[in-house]
Amino acid sequence: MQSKNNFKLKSCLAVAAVAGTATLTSFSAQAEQWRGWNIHPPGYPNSEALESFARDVAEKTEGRIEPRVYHNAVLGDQPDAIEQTRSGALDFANLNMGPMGPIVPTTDVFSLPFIFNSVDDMYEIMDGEIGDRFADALAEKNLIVLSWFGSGARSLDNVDHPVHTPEDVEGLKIRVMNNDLYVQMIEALGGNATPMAYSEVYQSLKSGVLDGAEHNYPAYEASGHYEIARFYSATEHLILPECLCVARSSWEALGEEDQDIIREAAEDAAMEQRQLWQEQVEESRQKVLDAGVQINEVDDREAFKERMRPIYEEFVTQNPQFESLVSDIQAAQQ
Ligand code: BDP
Repeated sequence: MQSKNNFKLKSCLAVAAVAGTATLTSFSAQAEQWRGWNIHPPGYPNSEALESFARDVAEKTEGRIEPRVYHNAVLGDQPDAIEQTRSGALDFANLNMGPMGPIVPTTDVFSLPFIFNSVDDMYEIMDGEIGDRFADALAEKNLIVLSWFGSGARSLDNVDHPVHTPEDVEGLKIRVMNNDLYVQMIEALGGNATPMAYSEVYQSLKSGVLDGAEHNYPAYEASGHYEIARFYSATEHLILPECLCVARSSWEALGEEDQDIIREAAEDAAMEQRQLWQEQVEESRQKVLDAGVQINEVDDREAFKERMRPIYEEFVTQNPQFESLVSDIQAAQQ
């Protein structure tokens, strides 16, 4: 909070120095500029929804808050963005729950492979009482969850062969997001997990540092990773929620009326993102097929689940306080 206020004060002073005549009163009447982080390129479902959110907020607060979305992770990679939003250096961000684990330990529950049966189950759970528990946990780390986005199901992709069974992963260097559970997950399949920033994956696939990665269809296509990792195997091992989160300091600086406006805009943005997402999955799937990617279904997903089961057991043993969370999520999908 401190650093951001300093940043803003410094910019005001710089402008004042140039303008010469500006007074402090004229600055206090200025709009609050909000900086928002997004990892995806313009046009991606999340990017479109964030742009709608920004427009909606500017319009409905009559310009009191002017959000601006910075796409393509130009403000830093995801672990940085989480920290910057926590500290208030960024005002808002669309964050994935995968790399959130090291900061908000309960969110590791989402990174347990196959925890959700379907994307629809995930939405239903996140929109209900269980989702509220996670929102409370994020709030304790200064991240205010305004709504939940989706990111589909992630599957394995790699450079030179289809994956039909866990044995096909043996020895492959697979990029994972920043979370130790993903290292365990790939190791359980006999692969070598390489945690790496999203922005470095393309080059690493190209140079052979990586043999593969794991993606949902839209990210696989938008990142261009499909140009190199030509085999996509529908393991669907992870279904991760994402949040539209606001920095606590930015949130608390708002009046109640603006908070209501912004929360509603974020909820509308989530509905838009989910709708666009569904369309994009089909579009991206078709686009990579047209580009010659070989997609295979995985007939025996149970074999993957079975290999990954010890991760569950160890997780629950090490974090007994999360056991009820895991069982509540499972029970909600019966
Ligand atoms: C995308 C998520 C993004 C992640 C990225 C990744 O939307 O937040 O950073 O995957 O693999 O699906 O790093």
